[in-house]
Amino acid sequence: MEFTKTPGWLDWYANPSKPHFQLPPGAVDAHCHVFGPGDRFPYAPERKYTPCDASWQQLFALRDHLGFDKNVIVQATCHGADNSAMVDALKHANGKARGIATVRRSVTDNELQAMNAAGVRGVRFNFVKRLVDFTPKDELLEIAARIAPLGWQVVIYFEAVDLPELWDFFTRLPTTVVVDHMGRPDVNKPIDGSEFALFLKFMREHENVWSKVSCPERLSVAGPPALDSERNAYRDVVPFARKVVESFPDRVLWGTDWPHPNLKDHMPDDGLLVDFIPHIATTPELQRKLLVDNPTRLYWST
Ligand code: 0GY
Repeated sequence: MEFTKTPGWLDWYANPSKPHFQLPPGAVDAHCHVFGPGDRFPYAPERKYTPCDASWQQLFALRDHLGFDKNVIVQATCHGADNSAMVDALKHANGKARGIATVRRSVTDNELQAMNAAGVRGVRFNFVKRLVDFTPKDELLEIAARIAPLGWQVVIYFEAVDLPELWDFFTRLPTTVVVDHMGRPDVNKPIDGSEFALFLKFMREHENVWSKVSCPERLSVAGPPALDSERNAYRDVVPFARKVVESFPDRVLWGTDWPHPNLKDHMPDDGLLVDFIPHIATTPELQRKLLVDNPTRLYWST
């Protein structure tokens, strides 16, 4: 089937630079996607955007170019609850990729078992209104109860302003809970303001909650990076991410978010994104936890 990408959609960065920061051996890109290719894995009828194709071959080439060892491939909303492109990527990864799926309550136990065997280790619940239609909470709780015995996690994606309303639901989840992109803080607001304080409280009071300190290019309001000699881009996001890394060093993960869905103004150079890491994890120990120890414990212990 022929798909035409959403107008304004930028292609991912074709020739990313080599990062100056050398990733530690065993580093995991814990948030990335595959899209299609649409002629083999059609995009979902209910999708809110049509991306450009981004195959597992291209993802694994980027992994090697940047110096990562492994990937966690997260089901993106453009594929709905058809996980076949993501699972196909896992099957070609020689054990070097794990997956996060999207499922409906109609998923069978056999389907869950097959995904588990392929390397899926969690489901994603998405609350970002521009990306998905509302799913009833009782359906999500039913899914969480079914995947918990597999040892899977729930990945949640939401905007900071919605955390108060979602708090009760999130704190009822019976699994490890991984928050995408620090719950999307508004970095125009003060780091010691009530909104980010609530997110820190969420992590502090719930030891099953982890956070990806990813997507500075998405969270930055300063716009495209003003490059300087240190390749220190997206500076307005640094204090937020550093605060999370330093407060919860054993419950943070990092990912590129390649191929960067829904970016229309600016497409990041993935090499530059890697050079963001030492600004938020400032010691070798914090870097090892963020990039190696934490994701390996969470995704490769079974
Ligand atoms: C991300 C962010 C976005 C998109 C999705 O599944 C998705 O479509 O997650 C976004 O538009 O903010 O993490 O990939």
